[in-house]
Amino acid sequence: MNKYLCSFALSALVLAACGKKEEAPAAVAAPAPVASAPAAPANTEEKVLNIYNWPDYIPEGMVAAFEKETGIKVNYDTFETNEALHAKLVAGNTGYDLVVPGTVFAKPQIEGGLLQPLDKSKLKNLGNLDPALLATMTKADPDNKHLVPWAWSFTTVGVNKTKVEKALGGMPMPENAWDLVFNPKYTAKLKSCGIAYLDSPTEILPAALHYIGKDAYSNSNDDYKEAAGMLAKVRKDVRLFSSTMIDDIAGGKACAVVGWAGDINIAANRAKENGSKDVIEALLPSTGALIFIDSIAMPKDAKHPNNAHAFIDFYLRPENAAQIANEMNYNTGNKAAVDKIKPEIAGNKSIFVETEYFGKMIPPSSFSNEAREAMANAYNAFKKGK
Ligand code: N2P
Repeated sequence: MNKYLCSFALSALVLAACGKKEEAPAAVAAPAPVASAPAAPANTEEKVLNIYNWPDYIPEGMVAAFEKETGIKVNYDTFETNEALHAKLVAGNTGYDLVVPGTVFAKPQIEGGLLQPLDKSKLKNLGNLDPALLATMTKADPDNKHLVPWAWSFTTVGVNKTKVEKALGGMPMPENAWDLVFNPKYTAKLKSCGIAYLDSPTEILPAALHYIGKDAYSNSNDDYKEAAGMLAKVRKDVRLFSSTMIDDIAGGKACAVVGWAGDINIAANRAKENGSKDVIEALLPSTGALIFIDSIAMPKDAKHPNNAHAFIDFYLRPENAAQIANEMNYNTGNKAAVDKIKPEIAGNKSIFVETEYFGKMIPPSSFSNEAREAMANAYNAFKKGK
């Protein structure tokens, strides 16, 4: 079995297949004790830390636990798209000490000097991370100098299966789940219960390119034209361009979406908590879904670098990383956390995907400036084109 798949997928099933015996000691040996003292030289920084992260991407209580332990006051803001974070970083003086870009955007941000290297001597828990995931991230961050993985998952099709089956009225589900959101044969039926796309060119265009059989990270203008042509055919059936996907699915505004698997799983849990009996699922399209890796990084002008490192190292403790999986339905790439993941999460195949499916997925690459512009143009024309 391929070593890359063994460790990056980190699923309980994969670990079993890769030889659990070899993995187990690392999980037991790696963590530093919770009460271990922070690294030597006294931190004389003002006790403040400004974090900018995606919504619904941190377990409840993690910030409070960090504040209690360190006396550092955390100001926590959120952004909804990589584009929004990128624009802030380019404008400069963000005021943030930590940000969480996807690696596809982190690459140009590192190249443009918008992020500063981390001081690894302050990150004692770095060894808990999966080396295979770090190796993948070197495409964006050669030598892993600037980025620590926060969480990874994939962009895919999510459904309220109960509503979708009803709207399809006897028509069987397609073999390739992307058809539900990109093929007029299906979208014409599903528009009645609501189709929603993530409101971001760099989420939708790669998925559209993949659907039409092109490289999801294409640099060819012709490919973008073709993707735009495909999208135009389903435009009238798309109800929402959403920045609030969890609520839109859980609250019944959308029955078929292009979204992030982790958020679709959160929506499924939220709907259940609200008393819904509908089955909500992140699907695994037969042609594959698009992996993303979000990473925590320090903007070049961060005012509280010591506090930022303290937070990253706190996050890298296995018990904290495990909460991202257990509470937020995302993978962290923290090997030492694997044995702390609840069985129902480890067994959810749209969180911890099986090796065979993992092999079909599209790994993250990066976008050139020209490609980002082509995507924004195609997307804006698509949105206006109703
Ligand atoms: C937000 C998760 C963001 C994932 N809940 C996409 N980068």
